[in-house]
Amino acid sequence: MDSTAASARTSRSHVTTCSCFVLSCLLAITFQIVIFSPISPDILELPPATSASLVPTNSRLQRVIKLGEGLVETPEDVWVDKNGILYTATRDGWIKRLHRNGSWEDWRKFDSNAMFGITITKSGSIIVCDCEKGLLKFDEDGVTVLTSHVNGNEIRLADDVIEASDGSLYFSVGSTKFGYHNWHLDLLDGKPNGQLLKYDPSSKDTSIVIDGLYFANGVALSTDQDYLVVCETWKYRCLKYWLSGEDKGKTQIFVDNLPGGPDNINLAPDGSYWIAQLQLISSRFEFVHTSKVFKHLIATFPGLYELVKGVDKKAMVVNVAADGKIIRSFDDPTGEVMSFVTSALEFDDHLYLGSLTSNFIGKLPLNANTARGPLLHGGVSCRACCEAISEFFSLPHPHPMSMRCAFNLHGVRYVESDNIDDCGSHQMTPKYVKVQVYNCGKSKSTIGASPSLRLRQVLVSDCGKSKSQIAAE
Ligand SMILES: [Ca+2]
Ligand SMILES: [Ca+2]
Repeated sequence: MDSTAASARTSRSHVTTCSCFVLSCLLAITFQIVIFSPISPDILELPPATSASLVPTNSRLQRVIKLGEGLVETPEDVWVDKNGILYTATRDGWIKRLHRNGSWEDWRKFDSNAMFGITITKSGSIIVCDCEKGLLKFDEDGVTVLTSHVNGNEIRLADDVIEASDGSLYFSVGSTKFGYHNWHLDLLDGKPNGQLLKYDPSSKDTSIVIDGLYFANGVALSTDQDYLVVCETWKYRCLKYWLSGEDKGKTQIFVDNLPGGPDNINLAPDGSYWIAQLQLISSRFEFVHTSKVFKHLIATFPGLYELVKGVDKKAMVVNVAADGKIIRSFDDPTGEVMSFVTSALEFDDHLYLGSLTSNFIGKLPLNANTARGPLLHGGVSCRACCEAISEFFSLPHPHPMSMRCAFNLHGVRYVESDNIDDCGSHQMTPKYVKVQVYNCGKSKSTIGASPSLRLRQVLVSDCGKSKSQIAAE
């Protein structure tokens, strides 16, 4: 009896010792992770996933023409000069240019693998953001580092740049805390470590225009240069900073709740903007952002980051009007042709696309069907429109896996066109539906659906704002 009790006591004691040991190990590991973690993370609130799902997906980016395939290693940004010569900075330290006759030229070399944003000044100099060296100028005389410090601090992660008409260079700094190779740590950190800076070429001074940005990325000027737009990648939004007028010096939201983390932004000839969207929204990432412990864990074991990031799985660009409304979007939903698209520049009715996973520049024709139209009305493939409507009205989708999309609404069967590329086209036949989808992310209400019209027009609004019908043909 005594020996049995003693044995049970010994066994309990072993269990307790083992439990204590395991607990101590776990505590030690957690302690190690937190102590050695390179971040001091904040919880980051992401926009609801519905904001992304309201932009119907299409596969237009899969139709890009590949320029210079194999010659341009991960070109983050592109610029085209007034003569139609395209410039890009590549990972192997070259500024390469594509002439109108289709020939590529290795134009200037710099000892760097971190050149990103690129623009051309009025005087013809090429200005490049170098994530490790600051702001560079390339011209016939060679390379000059224009600035590498602000307020005595080294500039890290310079990302995108634009020249204003007075010669000032506005440029973004993604993070003052983490460098190019650790940009993902800034995301996990979830803090406003970014800045918008200004370089004055006459005084050679560099100053902070906006501090405390959530990864400052793309920078663009408005048509009249009365404001500039700077994008905050981690916040899925871009801000407007007034350069003149009564709001001079003020900052306000230009567009938020974007379907991805905005990367570079470029002004289009019609006054709208093209914004590349990093595909950071995923259920995995949302989960990570809710837990500081997970952030520490991922920051300590970078292999884990590969499991949750989504930027190399797909690509998307959106066209945003000057009033901040999304007009249209193009994407590669599987990353089959292009992923991690970081910039989109419109020139001569084409989009030129840079990417951090491609070895070419994407060129996408903007034809009449895709070029104009309000909201998502134009530019969305018929199938995407069709699927968006059937989903919006919770209609059964008869052929979910086929290449065709068909559904019934008000007893009328709609089938996507094989011939008409875009739902927004004004030449739709009676059996096709015309759709205008607002993208504000709030309640759903149908504001017009008339089965009596030969040319059906379904207006779907989720803004809860204006109920006024957008003019029909
Ligand atoms: Ca740029
Ligand atoms: Ca960028």
